[in-house]
Amino acid sequence: MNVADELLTGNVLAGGRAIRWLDDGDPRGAQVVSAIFARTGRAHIIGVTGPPGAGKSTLTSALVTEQRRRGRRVGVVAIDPSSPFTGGAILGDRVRMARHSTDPDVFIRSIGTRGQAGGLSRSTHDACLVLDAMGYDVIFVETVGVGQDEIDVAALAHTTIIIGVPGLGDEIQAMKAGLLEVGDVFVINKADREGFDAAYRQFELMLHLRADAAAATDPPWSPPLLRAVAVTGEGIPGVADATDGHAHVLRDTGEFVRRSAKRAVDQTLKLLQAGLTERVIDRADTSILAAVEARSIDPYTAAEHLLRTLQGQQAP
Ligand SMILES: Nc1nc2c(ncn2[C@@H]2O[C@H](COP(=O)(O)OP(=O)(O)OP(=O)(O)O)[C@@H](O)[C@H]2O)c(=O)[nH]1
Ligand SMILES: [Mg+2]
Repeated sequence: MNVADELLTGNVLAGGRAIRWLDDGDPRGAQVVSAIFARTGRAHIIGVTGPPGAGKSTLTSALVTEQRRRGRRVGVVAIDPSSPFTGGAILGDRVRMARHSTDPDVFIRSIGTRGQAGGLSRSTHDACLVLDAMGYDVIFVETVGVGQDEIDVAALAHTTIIIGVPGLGDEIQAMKAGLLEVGDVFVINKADREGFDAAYRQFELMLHLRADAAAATDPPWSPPLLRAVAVTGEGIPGVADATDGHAHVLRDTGEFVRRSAKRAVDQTLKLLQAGLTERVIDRADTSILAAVEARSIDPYTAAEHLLRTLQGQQAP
């Protein structure tokens, strides 16, 4: 049996290999996707994001346990920007997730971001496709930080959990810029810590402002603000209720399918863009880029010229 057939039966070695190929840009990865794509689109993808150290891994691990309790098979994609060379898991995350390592219905994968632009969202998207085809019902994607990458990853997820913690000052300001808008479920973790009430009120106020600005969300969903102590499991069933509830609303309104469809088209356009650029740069006389560098030709003219080279080559 080949890798695609193997992973469709849930074989984790095959799944791991496919994800690695895709991550490496190995052409065998694309072949796997073409063989499995028709069997994807079923899994509920949940993004988990928040500032470093907020408890994303701990909370995700607790949510995995809760989803298993609800009878679901669970995949986890952990994004690890800090190790561009190994692409491996952060040791701490391995330890935190270790309790799931003997559960055949939990599959955890770490992917590196390799510092390439757009690499994070592409590798993550690909890993989710593979896990989806392997039959996992729920897939958690843990990102680090509150930057553009996280916003991109939120666009991949059906449901985005944003984690805040007591004592956040500046980070909350940073979150305002975009990330708040993409949150579907908000969790103040470390509720056992001092400053919980203040953090809760701060988020409440921000969500209130957001609700005013985006009154007509589609589908109608008012993001809940929840409290949790991820280390003890307190509040975790409530978070799982919220994500399950959100998935329910998405499915009921047809939005679940629409989001998946949009993602597939977005990915096609991204691949097209990357492929076209590569092909043009491969074939065209790129000394024109040196001319742009020297400012002897402008970027518009140069790009037009490069595109024309491609047309010329496709003509008989
Ligand atoms: N007091 C308290 N500590 C917590 C709670 N949740 C997590 N922690 C601790 O906070 C630390 C960071 O937790 P992680 O789960 O690694 O946080 P993270 O957001 O995944 O961290 P990065 O991936 O490095 O950004 C660990 O020492 C956890 O044990 C909580 O609810 N209360
Ligand atoms: Mg983590």
